[in-house]
Amino acid sequence: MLNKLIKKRKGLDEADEASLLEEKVPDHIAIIMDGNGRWAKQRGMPRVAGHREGMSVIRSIVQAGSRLGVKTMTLYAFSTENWKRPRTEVDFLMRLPERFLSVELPKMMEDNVIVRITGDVHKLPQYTQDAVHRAVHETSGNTGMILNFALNYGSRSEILDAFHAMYEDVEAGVIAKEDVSEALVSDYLMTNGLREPDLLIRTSGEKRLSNFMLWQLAYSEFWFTDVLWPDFTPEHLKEAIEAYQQRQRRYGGV
Ligand code: V07
Repeated sequence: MLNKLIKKRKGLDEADEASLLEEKVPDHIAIIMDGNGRWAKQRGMPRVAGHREGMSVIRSIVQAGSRLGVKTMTLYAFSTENWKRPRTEVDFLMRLPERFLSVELPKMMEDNVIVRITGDVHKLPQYTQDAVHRAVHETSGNTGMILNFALNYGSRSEILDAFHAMYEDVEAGVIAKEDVSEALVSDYLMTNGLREPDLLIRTSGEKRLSNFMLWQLAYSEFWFTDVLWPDFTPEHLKEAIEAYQQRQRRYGGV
């Protein structure tokens, strides 16, 4: 029991890993990292302190996922709806990619992680765009797990953009109307080239999709927890993967 508590703090030990690796580990895990503001409020701290703490948690989760053989993690960092938050909070959030670059990226390099972005980056402040592009560029030679940040992302507008691009390509004769299929629609989404998530995790007790990857999550397993994102540990990730594996055992292959 004590051993288990120690493990909880440190991440996963080899026995934990071995038991998970006996079955299929999800290739792609998508995470809605919710509860940062509430975490801070509970401690009498400003909401932004929760966002900062939330960012520092990413590394341990990426590391644990990568060790387990997860190929892609998509993290919902900023939604198109998040612009409605107070100005000071938005300003703080827009500075996080820079902070990520200086504090977290060196460790991501050690872990061979590839950073990618899904979302309308060109509508972000220039300094945010610069940091994001540097993160993508500096990790582009890595060969490990893809860490895909959904940044200024909203799924309906993504789908709408795909419609518009398809209309244009039909008019231009690049594709024919008859070519429009599920596979083609997928190609026009911002996530093209990425597999669809096998597992969606949402922290902090909310059970909504909040305009996140509506098309891509059509067949995914959902796993919800009341744990707030800053409190999320590799042990929780393992719990989610175990639940996924259990469902695969029950429903898979029939
Ligand atoms: C953000 C930290 C995690 C908790 C949830 C919201 C706040 C990492 C990034 C990031 C994005 C792109 C990139 C490098 C890092 C980030 C925002 C918010 C806006 F190339 N965390 N994080 N961006 N949060």
